[in-house]
Amino acid sequence: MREYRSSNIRNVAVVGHGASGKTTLVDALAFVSGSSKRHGSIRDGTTVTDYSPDEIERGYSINLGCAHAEWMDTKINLIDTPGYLDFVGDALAGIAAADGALVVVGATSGVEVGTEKTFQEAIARQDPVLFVVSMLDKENASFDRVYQDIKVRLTSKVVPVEIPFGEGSEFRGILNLFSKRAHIYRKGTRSGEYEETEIPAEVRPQFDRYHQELIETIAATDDSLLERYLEGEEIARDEAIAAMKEGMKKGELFPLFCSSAHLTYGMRALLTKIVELMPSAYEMEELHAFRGSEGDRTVEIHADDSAPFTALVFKTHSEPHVGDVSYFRTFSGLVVNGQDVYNATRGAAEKLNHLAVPQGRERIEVAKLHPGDIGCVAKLRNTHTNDTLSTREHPVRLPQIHFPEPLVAFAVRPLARGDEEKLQQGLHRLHDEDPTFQMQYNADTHETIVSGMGERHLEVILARLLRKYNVQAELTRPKIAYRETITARGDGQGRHKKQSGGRGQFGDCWVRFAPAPRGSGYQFEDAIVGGSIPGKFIPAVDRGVQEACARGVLAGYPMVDFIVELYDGSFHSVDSNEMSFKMAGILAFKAVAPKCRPVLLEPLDEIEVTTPNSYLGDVLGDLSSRRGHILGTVADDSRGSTVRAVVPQSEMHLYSTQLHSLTHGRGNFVRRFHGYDQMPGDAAQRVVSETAKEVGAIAG
Ligand SMILES: Nc1nc2c(ncn2[C@@H]2O[C@H](COP(=O)(O)OP(=O)(O)OP(=O)(O)O)[C@@H](O)[C@H]2O)c(=O)[nH]1
Ligand SMILES: [Mg+2]
Repeated sequence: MREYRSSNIRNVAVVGHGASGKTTLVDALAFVSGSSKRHGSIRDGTTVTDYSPDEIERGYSINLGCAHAEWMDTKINLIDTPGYLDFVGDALAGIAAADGALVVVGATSGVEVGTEKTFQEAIARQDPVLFVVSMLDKENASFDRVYQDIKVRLTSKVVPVEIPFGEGSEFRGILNLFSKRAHIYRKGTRSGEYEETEIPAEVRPQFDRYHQELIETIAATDDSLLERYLEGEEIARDEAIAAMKEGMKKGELFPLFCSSAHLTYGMRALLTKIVELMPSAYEMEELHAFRGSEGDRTVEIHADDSAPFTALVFKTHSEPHVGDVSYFRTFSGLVVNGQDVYNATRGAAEKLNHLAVPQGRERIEVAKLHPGDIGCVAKLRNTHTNDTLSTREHPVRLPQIHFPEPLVAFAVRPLARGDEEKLQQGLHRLHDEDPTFQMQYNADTHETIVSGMGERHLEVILARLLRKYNVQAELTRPKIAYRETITARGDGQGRHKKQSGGRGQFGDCWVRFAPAPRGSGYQFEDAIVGGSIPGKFIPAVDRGVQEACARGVLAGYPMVDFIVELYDGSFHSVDSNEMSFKMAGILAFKAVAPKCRPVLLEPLDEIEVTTPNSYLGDVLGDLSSRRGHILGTVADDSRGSTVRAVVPQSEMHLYSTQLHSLTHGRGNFVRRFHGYDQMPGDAAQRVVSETAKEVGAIAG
């Protein structure tokens, strides 16, 4: 592997909707450049970046994958990202690690939700974006349709720099609007060889129209160019490229390319244009002004060999027989093989043994890396995704990748008894690999809850758990942490008396229960006068009531939000002790609580749903069928509408799946815990009778 300096490195995230052809494109680019020895395919499971067994088996990307293509003395790092929204975490990490995005749009499918989301993300980061129409060899491919689609749905600033010559089975070549030459591919070429010719006469009118559009668009980005253009002067290729690159950096221009990765058509031109149009890490600084923090100081990060080393770990992937491999993007400073570095995020020393650059699963060892490059190392001891590697002298922390919160949750349990510990360990490791996968123990329901971006995501997690940690587990609907409370006042006695042989037991108390405001929990008031219960036994009554109310009277859920007033009682000078008064407290709870009109409380989430306006009615209808209470709807013409609602947790299971299907993938939501409220009678009755059934089943 040659050494590449910062100005000769390009980092490109390849993004787009699921199955738009990203992985195949990355494979073809690496192959045609000569950096990868084989032209792989999804069908055979031989692509450079979909190498993990779960990807090969399923035929789609799950993890981001790094490849590189060496072209024109430049190293193009290509980060292939998964298109399915369940794995959006890796797409975001890929975009964060790169300096620009290549948005792939299928020639038959056009712009889809995943195209929109990844394009918006790249734009939000002010990254230059290049569009590629993929699969132009497919039946019903239409370049014009995709172009219009991008124009209408993504940005009016898209402009073709190439157009296809023929489409579908007739796809024979690509017309280059910059060089005004045609590339006619040799039938059966495996690495994109072509004949360069004049523009064929039959497509001349179409070509001229597109050419005119390109030149006008480029001229419009710069006043002096525009003037010269209007005076009839020809704009030279280099000038046009330079103007386009500037336009891309400012987000004013988005070039559109043609390709068929299967046939390797368009790969050479695309490689050349990535080198010419995408900024190097060095050039990105003026756009991104990278900063990090050293202690509480903000420091500037420069892609400079002599600056202190900083790098962000954007992916951790555990590989069989190797362990965790950390993928990092260096931002400043030269780094050499075997270097001691410092993980400032965790305060841990690490050593970069076998420093390498990734080509899919392969790791090619290198002596050093210049800033802006992408590297990987195996077996770091205490480094996870989103950590910054730097030096002990300058312990810098770079801004972290913002991963989305999980959207679906399930309870998980091992199928085999005794696997609990292995399950916990495996899940922890999987979380370290994938920040969008989370787990926690719910002490209320005694369940381990796993959450992720979608059902497909959690299925993949279970498959990995089995393959890597040999634990078979199943997912179930999580239990809901209901509570109970009272709605009326009541009072009564708890009297514990036992006389069996030797010393007896005696405790007697009178209590009043009163409802308390939501969220106030349990309160105990001592209103004993005249010492009817000695002070030293009073805390025991309190403990007894608390112990009993941990299992309420309706369906065994903890009782909350009530006040217990201990106002009278009696004692025995010999037989009374703490234990007896605790028992009296328990009995008092059991006697009084049922008289106070107990009800079930259910946990509620507050959610904020965003949806295109056209699906608003469906979203609102669905929320009300979930017993949702709409707090407000804000309509925003451009982005759609936002609905705020409070919805019972028991009705929220798999909401994201339903929302996606209602809104064709365009709806989003965030949720947070809102609080508890009384459950309506019929719904509560169902919970009570289900609990009774469960208890019956256990008892039976
Ligand atoms: N005809 C044709 N099919 C293609 C081409 N490129 C990809 N495909 C097929 O389209 C399907 C999806 O291709 P992938 O490369 O896996 O697409 P992807 O965008 O990486 O998909 P995700 O990883 O799921 O987001 C596969 O069956 C490919 O074989 C192409 O140029 N021509
Ligand atoms: Mg893929």
